[in-house]
Amino acid sequence: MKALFPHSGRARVIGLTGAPGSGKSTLVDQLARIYRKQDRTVGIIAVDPTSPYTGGAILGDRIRMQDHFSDPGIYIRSMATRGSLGGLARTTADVATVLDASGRDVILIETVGVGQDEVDIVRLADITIVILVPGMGDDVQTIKAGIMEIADVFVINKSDREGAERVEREIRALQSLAARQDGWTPPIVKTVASEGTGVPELAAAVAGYEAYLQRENLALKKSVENWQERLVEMLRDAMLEKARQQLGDGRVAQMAAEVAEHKRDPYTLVEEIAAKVGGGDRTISD
Ligand SMILES: Nc1nc2c(ncn2[C@@H]2O[C@H](COP(=O)(O)OP(=O)(O)O)[C@@H](O)[C@H]2O)c(=O)[nH]1
Ligand SMILES: [Mg+2]
Repeated sequence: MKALFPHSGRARVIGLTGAPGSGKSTLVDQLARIYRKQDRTVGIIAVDPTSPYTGGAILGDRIRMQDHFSDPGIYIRSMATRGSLGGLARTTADVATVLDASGRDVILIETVGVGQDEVDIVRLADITIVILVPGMGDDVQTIKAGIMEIADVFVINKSDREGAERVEREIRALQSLAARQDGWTPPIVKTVASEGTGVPELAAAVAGYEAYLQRENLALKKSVENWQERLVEMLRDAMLEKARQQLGDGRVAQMAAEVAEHKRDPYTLVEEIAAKVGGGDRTISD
């Protein structure tokens, strides 16, 4: 990663998030086609909610995208959400950096918009597309506030279904309540991803936001904010790892037992450990 990092920073990273079945993979596939027509190379990272034990959906995404397999301009990487070292958001960020350094022009990251991990993942994107669908009890009100806040572009997919206008009205109502700090009003694009309808308009909306970032000099500001969080996270991981090494196996469980039995207080304990983590190769004494 150290060697690759200097070569990264050129790619445009686009995050797509939405409920399972909302059409993320189909949209990614369609957008990839458009970017390839523009002669831009594409990297796709599909972060899947499936555990590595079953892997069903991972395989599903691969099969759906097999159209692209013969095109060296498209690289697809599926990731399981469980068991990734250093956390999913961190690992996804690292994979994005690798693809970026490899020279991909556009990186599309598909993730299910459910947990904090997913919010963190889309935060690492330059542009975030939030996908909603009509019906399915999937009202805008039920969409997590965090997800609404990160949308740079809204997509109402499956607009061939009844209720697309209602979803649009709901988004507009929410938008009228609070303006964004950067002054951008996220456009709302209606699509039927399975037929490709509205996808050129979506690509145009994404390009519109890219242009806005450039014009307002916001790209760097966004990146600084991003790195502020990522640096803290990396530091936390590194310190924790160091503390674990110094403590040795089983020590945390032992200390937990001591605290539970009120033999020692957790405040002093943590203070002692934290003080010693920075102290070279000394081990934490009892
Ligand atoms: N009717 C309709 N079906 C769609 C549309 N977009 C995607 N689908 C279908 O919805 C299902 C889920 O799509 P998928 O892209 O796998 O959703 P994901 O789970 O969000 O990645 C698939 O069977 C798609 O063919 C759409 O605009 N209209
Ligand atoms: Mg999918």
